[in-house]
Amino acid sequence: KYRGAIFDLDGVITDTARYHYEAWKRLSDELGIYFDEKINERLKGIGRLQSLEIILEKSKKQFSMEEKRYFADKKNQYYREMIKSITPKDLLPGIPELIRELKERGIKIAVASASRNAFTVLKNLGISDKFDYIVDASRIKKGKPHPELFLTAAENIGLKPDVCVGIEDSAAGIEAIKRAGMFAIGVGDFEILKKADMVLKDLRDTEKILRLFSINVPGG
Ligand code: G16
Ligand code: MG
Repeated sequence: KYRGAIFDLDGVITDTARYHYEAWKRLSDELGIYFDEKINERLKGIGRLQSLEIILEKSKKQFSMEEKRYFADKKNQYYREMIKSITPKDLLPGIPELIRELKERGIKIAVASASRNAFTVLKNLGISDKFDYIVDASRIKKGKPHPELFLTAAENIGLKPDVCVGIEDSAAGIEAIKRAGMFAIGVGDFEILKKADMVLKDLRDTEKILRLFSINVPGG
């Protein structure tokens, strides 16, 4: 039934969600602003400046646009330093198999990440040439939970949204997939991702996903 798979990057293909958290944590510590994993959950899938706005909610101070840009740049420098060390070993379990199986069966695959660093991360992971399309986040007007990222991916792999499956680790991303009219797979915590059509702890169980594309797996 489904003919396309659109992947989120951070937290789905690789664990850069952890680096985003660490980079924001370093910045907020420097600014003396409280920040924890719970607040971080709201940042997942959300663009850089918008993420900063959420962090600044905990501060009584008002910051100018110039200061905000400076803070966001600083976080991005920390983040870019961290992603330099990414290698193909950092692909999350199940991802290499999933990509291979989907491609072998002629399923179109794309990446719909809100990250402007997506190309660098995919390159370091050694998989940038595997995808039929990678959305350029810098050309997207509305971030997740708006469906634009996913709709752009579908359009560029030549498929209607209703034959596409979106894979996400964030609540904002699941909402974006549903609003795009696609089948949503959540990877991670059930409570956070309950609006998804299917929630998996991780992507190790590739059979469950391949079945959606009517791909028969021996013993599956
Ligand atoms: C990711 C992360 C977000 C991050 C955003 C922007 O999106 O989940 O936490 O804030 O990209 O990243 P950057 O600062 O690198 O442009 P996704 O959609 O891949 O999960
Ligand atoms: Mg994500």
